[in-house]
Amino acid sequence: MTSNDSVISQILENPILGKLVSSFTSLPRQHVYGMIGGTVVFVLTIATVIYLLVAGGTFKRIHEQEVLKKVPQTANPKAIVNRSILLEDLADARAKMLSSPRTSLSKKLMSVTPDETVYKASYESFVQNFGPSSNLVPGSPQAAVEGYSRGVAGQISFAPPNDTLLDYARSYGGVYSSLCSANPKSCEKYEKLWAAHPEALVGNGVHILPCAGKTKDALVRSFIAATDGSPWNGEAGYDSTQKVWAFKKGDQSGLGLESPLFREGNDNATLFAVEAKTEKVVGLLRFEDDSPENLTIRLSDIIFAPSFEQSAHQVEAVFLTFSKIFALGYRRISCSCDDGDVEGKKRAERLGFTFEGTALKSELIEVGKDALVSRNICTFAILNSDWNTGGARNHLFKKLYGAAAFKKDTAQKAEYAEQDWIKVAIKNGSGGGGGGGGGDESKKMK
Ligand SMILES: *[C@@H]1O[C@H](CO)[C@@H](O)[C@H](O)[C@H]1NC(C)=O
Ligand SMILES: *[C@@H]1O[C@H](CO)[C@@H](O)[C@H](O)[C@H]1NC(C)=O
Ligand SMILES: *[C@@H]1O[C@H](CO)[C@@H](O)[C@H](O)[C@H]1NC(C)=O
Ligand SMILES: *[C@@H]1O[C@H](CO)[C@@H](O)[C@H](O)[C@H]1NC(C)=O
Ligand SMILES: CC(=O)N[C@H]1CO[C@H](CO)[C@@H](O)[C@@H]1O
Repeated sequence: MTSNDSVISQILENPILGKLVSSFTSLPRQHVYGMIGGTVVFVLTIATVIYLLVAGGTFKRIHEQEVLKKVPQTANPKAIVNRSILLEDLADARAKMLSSPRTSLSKKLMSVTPDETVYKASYESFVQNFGPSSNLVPGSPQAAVEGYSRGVAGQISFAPPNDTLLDYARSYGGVYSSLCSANPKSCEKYEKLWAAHPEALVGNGVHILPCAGKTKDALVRSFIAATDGSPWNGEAGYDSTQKVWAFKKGDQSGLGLESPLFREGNDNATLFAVEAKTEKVVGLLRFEDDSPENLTIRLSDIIFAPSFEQSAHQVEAVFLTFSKIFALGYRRISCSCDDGDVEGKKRAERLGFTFEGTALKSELIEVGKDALVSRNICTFAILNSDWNTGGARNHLFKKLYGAAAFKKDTAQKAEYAEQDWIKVAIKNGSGGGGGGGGGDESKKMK
């Protein structure tokens, strides 16, 4: 014990400590109490925080996740019942799409011939919000309001007319109305397109047509002309095997109508992007594995003429189709490409997809007699949350139609939501009927 005593006495005799102690004891009492109180509070706070971290399991989770690399999991197969339940409107959308008879994918995606009640309600809502004289076009004073009503009513199809679909329809109607009422020439142009193709999804630079109906052959031929490497649209010829068909299912241009690209089933469809200016097909989007059961769908092919590969036309074709798909209630659009397909990977990211992973050695391809090569597949996806709250949709909208149009779009949607004639009309029971799709029906709204 003597060594201890000598250490303590040494410390006490230390001149620096002596000074410290003396300056401390010379402080007024209140200051000393204040300092002691402050120290006690500080120590208690730290102790409480540490206690909460330990008792709350934070350290345990950090340990599990970071040290053991173990994500919280459970072996209980029934634990799935504890996951959060999907929004009611998604369940509605799913039920409606699953009810028989099932609507084919292409009919679901395209516009329908407007239901009369919905058309009238859209008309009323436009007049009510903007007055009958908004956006007057010489010679066609009704162009804006008619365009709006036709646009909105054409999008309210078999699906439950819930807020997502209504929002989408109003937005589509707004853009369509602006396009129709830009000038007398545009009135005439969109009127003509409407008469020929009421099923079209209409944008500014392109409109989307299904690979079906009377015009199917002409559309397929137009697509082949754009992608077979021959001189086209005022451009020189090119090597289509390399520039278009590399990494695709194979050169389809020689197969003509026989190609599986142009076949359509209940759960797959090919949609053509037609350039508004020239009325030439500039590319296609093919969707497969439509699964309303899981609210998922796969973009299996996106093939454009090389000169339209990075164009606004391609972006608009994607915008028009994806907007409709998400408005119907889908939650996931996936696409995949060969790991070596640099262009394909860049395209997916450019269009807003997120890279999910690479499945190594997932396919074998025959490249000759008894010769096989291996294929690694990259998967990408875009989710409804990326599209809506994630801002992908708004970003593309602004990019395509400009900031002013975006502001108008937001304002219009809000105003219409306030006083919603369309919703009332639908609730009255007549809306959501027109499931038959455009084209066949002769009754047309003026
Ligand atoms: C669901 O959660 C509750 C509360 O956390 C728990 O008591 C129950 O065992 C869970 N059910 C399943 C099937 O895991
Ligand atoms: C397209 O859909 C039909 C069902 O309607 C199916 O039989 C066919 O296999 C599908 N084709 C592809 C390529 O998925
Ligand atoms: C979707 O759900 C059905 C059953 O409802 C299932 O058979 C199918 O494999 C699921 N996945 C996809 C991608 O379709
Ligand atoms: C809906 O029905 C109610 C009465 O049933 C009627 O007063 C109202 O005008 C109808 N609304 C529309 C838009 O048809
Ligand atoms: C017209 C309408 O709003 N329909 C349904 C859309 O989804 C919501 C949310 O589930 C329902 O409450 C609506 O009735």
